[in-house]
Amino acid sequence: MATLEGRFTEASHLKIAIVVARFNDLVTSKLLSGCLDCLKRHGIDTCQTSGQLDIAWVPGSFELPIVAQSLAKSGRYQVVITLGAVIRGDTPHFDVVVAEASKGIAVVSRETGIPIIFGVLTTDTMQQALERAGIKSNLGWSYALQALEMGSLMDELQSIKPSS
Ligand code: INI
Repeated sequence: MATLEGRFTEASHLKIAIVVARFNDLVTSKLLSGCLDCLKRHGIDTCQTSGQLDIAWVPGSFELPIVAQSLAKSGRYQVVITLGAVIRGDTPHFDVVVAEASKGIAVVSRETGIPIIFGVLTTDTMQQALERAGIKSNLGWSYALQALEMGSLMDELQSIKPSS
């Protein structure tokens, strides 16, 4: 029996792309800070000239899948993190944006074989979003950890030899 799992201690070589939505920038910029802090503390060179980490900005969460797809297809990254914040407020637009972002990201991940982390907060209010982006805890940190875990796990899966 083999146990296959990602190892945070063996993830510092990963090449990572982050796609961030500008909509609700007050929230998404905090998610990005948390994410970068976690990656840095796990040995990723977050300096954008290092070639290990690139950051792309999109207008809103609706646009996350197409850019995640382009980055995943480039062959340059082992994992892509998407960051967004969709706040319900009073608009039915919420459901459309959340559905397209979540479905799109899942499809891109499966079709490219590159893990795409779904780092999109979906909340009823701005207050709830801010609480998850640093006032209480910063989920950007968790999304980074999930990226390291998945990148490392995918490496491990690739090293499995086919049975003879
Ligand atoms: N985009 C978000 O990321 N969060 C939101 O809360 C949001 N709302 O509520 O409308 C939102 N809309 C913009 C959308 O993602 C697209 O950028 C836009 O429709 C252009 O395609």
